[in-house]
Amino acid sequence: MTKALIVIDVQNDFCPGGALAVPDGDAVVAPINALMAEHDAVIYTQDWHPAAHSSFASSHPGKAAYEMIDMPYGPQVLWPDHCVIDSPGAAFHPDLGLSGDLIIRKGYRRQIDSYSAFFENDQSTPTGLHGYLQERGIGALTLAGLATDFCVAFSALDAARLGYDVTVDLAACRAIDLDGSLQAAIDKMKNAGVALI
Ligand code: VGL
Ligand code: ZN
Repeated sequence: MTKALIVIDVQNDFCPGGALAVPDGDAVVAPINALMAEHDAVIYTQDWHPAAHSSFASSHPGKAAYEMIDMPYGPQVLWPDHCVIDSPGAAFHPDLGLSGDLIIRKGYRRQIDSYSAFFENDQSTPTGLHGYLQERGIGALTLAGLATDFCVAFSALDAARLGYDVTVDLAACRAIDLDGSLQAAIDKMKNAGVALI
């Protein structure tokens, strides 16, 4: 089966020193670079938010980062400002290999966040990635990157629901882990038939 590596959000703001630093986030770069040669296609996602995005705590007076709010599409964690369009924090980590096929940007609509590579957080607005993969005949996906319990897990769950053969390479992922979110994400991925290696 034709297989793709989906590299999730390996951007400066999710690495040490960044605005939403994932502990040890830059440790994913070397294993991800090594995975590229084993795949027929390499696709990157890039978190890409306008200033004053609705997922930023700074857009909600009186709210702090990591609090929850209710959005029209459901509960949403509020984040520090991160991955603002064209900012250095939104750039890929400088050591990430960029010889792959496609970059999918997500989260650029101000009113809706987007964790998954396939759908925005309303679970229905598509990014177009499914159509791209179908047209290329890609049936198997390996996911790696940041963060395990948010963008990687949401992407893996959508991919499983869409019928792909999905593997998450946990050695090439790192988590934010808010209030048990990592264990919850692992349980959901296992239940959905995602292979965790
Ligand atoms: C992510 C929080 C906000 C991620 C993106 O890449 O997991 N998390 N935006
Ligand atoms: Zn984001």
